[in-house]
Amino acid sequence: MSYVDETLETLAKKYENQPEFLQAVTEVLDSIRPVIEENEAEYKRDALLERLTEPDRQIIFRVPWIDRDGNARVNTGYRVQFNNAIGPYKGGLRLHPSVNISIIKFLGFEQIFKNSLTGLPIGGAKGGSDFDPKGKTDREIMSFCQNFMLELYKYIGADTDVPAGDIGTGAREIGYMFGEYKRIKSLHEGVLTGKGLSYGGSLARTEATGYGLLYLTEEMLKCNGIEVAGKTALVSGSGNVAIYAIEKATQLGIKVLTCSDSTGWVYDPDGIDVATLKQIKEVERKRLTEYKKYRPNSEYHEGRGVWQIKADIALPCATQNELNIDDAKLLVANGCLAVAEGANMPTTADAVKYLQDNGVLLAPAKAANAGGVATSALEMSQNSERLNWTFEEVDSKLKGIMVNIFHNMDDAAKKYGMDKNYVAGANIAGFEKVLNAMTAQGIC
Ligand code: NDP
Ligand code: 2IT
Repeated sequence: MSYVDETLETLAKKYENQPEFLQAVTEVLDSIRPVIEENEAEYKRDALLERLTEPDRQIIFRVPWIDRDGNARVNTGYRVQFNNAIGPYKGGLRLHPSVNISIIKFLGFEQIFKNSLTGLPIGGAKGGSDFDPKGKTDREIMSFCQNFMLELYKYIGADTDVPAGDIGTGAREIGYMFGEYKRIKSLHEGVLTGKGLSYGGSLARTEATGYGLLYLTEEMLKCNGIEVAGKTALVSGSGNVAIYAIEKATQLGIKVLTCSDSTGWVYDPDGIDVATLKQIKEVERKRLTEYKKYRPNSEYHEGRGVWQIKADIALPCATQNELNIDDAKLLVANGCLAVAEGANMPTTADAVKYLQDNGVLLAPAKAANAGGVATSALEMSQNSERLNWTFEEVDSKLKGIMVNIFHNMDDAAKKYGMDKNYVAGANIAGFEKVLNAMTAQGIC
């Protein structure tokens, strides 16, 4: 049995109750087979894959906080520091009731290769809590964030581990967490990214993931002889990534027909109106049911369903495994040309295969949504030199990084005889740098 298969078999037994983690690991290890085979005996002797798939450390802690009625509540906090071979741990904090160790480990594992692909010196980590921010007052959010940081501060620092936002964690939560860190440590340092502009944040970080997704999509389509202007797109989600993906897509001349949240979805034949979406989601923090009030020509539907609409491009921007095999069949039947993943692992493994087998270009999350963490790294640079760059400066660096990522994954896919398999290309290109750094640093 090959070293890759042996490792996968051991992990499947050891972590049988961590399906998302196993899904992420299986995809990466499957892709890097040709690289491992080049030096299999040595890598096996050095337990390379065991060291790659076992996090450096996993911190799990209690987070007590006080609700609006004065009652104490308790949630579970997580930080998985997966791999710091190429730089300090870096990755977001997810606040969602579905959070568990499997989800945080899958996200942390993906982050290693994503961060490597950015070309910037950042390692992989992820954290969060099963706390549900929905329906909470600002004071409840503050109480949770302060208590979360009261434990997390022990493990993070500007040169150690730099968390950021993810689902349920935006500028408000980062602000409360930063305030608490500063109070405990008396240290105003770049320990978190996604900070407000008045206290160390970077221009364009808010837009970065969505904008970056479109920069990469544009480059991928261009290199396949397809012009993006005039195309239609489907977006799922209506959070940070989705909003700025829709904004940049619209600027590029793409008409975005849909968006969604966890209760329903919107179809707007005139193109989703970003200003309306920002008002509902960023200002009022309300449900998508409100959208029709502003845009009477649109339709609102309960449940899920964006992938049944006919369009050229699909941009899943909500959460993991939100695009399944049935959705993939609908996309193919409707002539979809490309899927670019704004969310982390939004496409199930069988759907990825189906899309690729049917000639749909698929830009995987670790490449397509790397603009967020890349711009976080640019925020770290600005914090270190105590300067702020202009929006245009950050945005043009972001664009350069995304174009580079596309070519690196494209080249890696070609080098190993898998032309247009960007999933394999991204995994291989991301892995090669980590492999090099891990090898240079010895067995640790
Ligand atoms: P937000 O919390 O801002 O938005 C998440 C959106 O997805 C909301 O519309 C939410 O709906 C929907 N959603 C979340 N969970 C579910 C679910 N289980 N079922 C259906 N809908 C759901 O998060 P982000 O936009 O920041 O993150 C979206 C995705 O992008 C995640 O996969 C994240 O890991 C990834 N990502 C984020 C980056 C960032 O910089 N923020 C960077 C790279 C990747 P509702 O509000 O109703 O819950
Ligand atoms: O999944 C991700 O890349 C993020 N949530 C962003 C992480 C970061 O450190 O900016």
